[in-house]
Amino acid sequence: QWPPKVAFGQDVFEDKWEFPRHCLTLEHVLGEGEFGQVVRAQAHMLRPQEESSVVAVKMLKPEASGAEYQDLVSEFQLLKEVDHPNVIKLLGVCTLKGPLYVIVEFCELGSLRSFLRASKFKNKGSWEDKQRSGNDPSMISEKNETRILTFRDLFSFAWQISKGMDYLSGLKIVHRDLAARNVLVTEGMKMKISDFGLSRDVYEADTYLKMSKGRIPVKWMAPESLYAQIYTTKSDIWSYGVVLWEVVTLGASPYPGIPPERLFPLLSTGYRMDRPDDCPEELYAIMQKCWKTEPEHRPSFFMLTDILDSLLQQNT
Ligand code: ACK
Repeated sequence: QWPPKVAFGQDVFEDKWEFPRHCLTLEHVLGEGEFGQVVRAQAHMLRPQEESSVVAVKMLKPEASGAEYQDLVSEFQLLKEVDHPNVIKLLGVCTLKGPLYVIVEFCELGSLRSFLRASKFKNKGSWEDKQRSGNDPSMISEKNETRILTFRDLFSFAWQISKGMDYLSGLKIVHRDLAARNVLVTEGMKMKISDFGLSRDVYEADTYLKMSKGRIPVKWMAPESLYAQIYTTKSDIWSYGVVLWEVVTLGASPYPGIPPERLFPLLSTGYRMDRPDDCPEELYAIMQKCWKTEPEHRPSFFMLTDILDSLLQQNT
């Protein structure tokens, strides 16, 4: 059973997580940003019954600074503490005699965003390709055939993410970068909340506004995070509302056509995204609750899970 009882090394890192570097065969890059990358790899003898297991390895690029190294270390420290079916699972770490590698479970279906963009939607017998403006063919995943999603699937994604976030918020963990690009999908359409630090810099230019302290995911941020850098579970709730919008639009980019720097003044006037076409009223009502200006007026993940539970029951 991994992690093994035997200690592999001495470091600031706990020995039980240290995985022998020579047992890891790196394959290809799954995604990369300015300072970090995620690489698919084979881990040998990770589990007793398996000669080799597919894993994802997070690592830094040579240009990364101490701050990025610290981000990856903090992500590892957090992942060590968590254990939930809707949160990415840590498998090990390589810290000795080489660069820092954080090994996590491999999610066959990639990020929720690319998964949604490669899917089609079926509602009451009518087929619909919901991919909208800004559809980039390179985003279509080549690794899986097009899936047909129903409202029930979309509610299930929302429910699973809320469950994972309820668990994290119970541990007083604030994610700060909850977005469909940071939720991973495994076979069986299981959602795994990921990216507690590193891949903040991985994505499209218009997603992150370049700021002195790195790139900021403006379109997912609550007003209080935008103007006062206040991050709490309630600001994660705001981001969760944007994730719901991404889910129901099958991975569209939020606030289409609005430059990130225009967002704060716009939100201050009370502007919010409209209900997307075909979005059920109940789901839009949840988004609106998540986007209340006053953080304390927003619901908790516990409440959201409960509401989504009822929506799922109604859609069986
Ligand atoms: O949508 P994707 O193919 O899936 O592109 C992104 C990219 O790396 C940047 O994050 C993929 N990725 C990240 N972590 C994992 C993982 N644990 N398993 C599979 N793919 C991953 C993600």
